[in-house]
Amino acid sequence: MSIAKKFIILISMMFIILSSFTVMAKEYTAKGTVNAIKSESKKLTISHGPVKGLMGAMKMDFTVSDPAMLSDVSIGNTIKFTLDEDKKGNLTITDLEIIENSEKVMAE
Ligand SMILES: [Cu+2]
Repeated sequence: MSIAKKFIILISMMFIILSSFTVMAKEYTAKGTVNAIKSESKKLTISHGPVKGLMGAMKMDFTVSDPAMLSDVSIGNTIKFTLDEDKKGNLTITDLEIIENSEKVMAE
């Protein structure tokens, strides 16, 4: 095999490895409690647990991809959510699911 062919194979392999890393780093799953719903800025304030490979537990604002998601949750709900990270590092909630509804717990 010529050096040129080996070089092309090496470059291709590096490209495949790097592109798979990019895909892997793009999406995260986290759990947290809704502290505030900010309809005007399409944001949720969430006290979230550690997000593996991204950050530790903290309280912060997240933008939601669809404003309809804001009306799906209530303050106090514990949610499981999917975070999408773009190339600039901006985080957006693309999916969420209520795993504990504190309003129900309080009513019981
Ligand atoms: Cu955070």
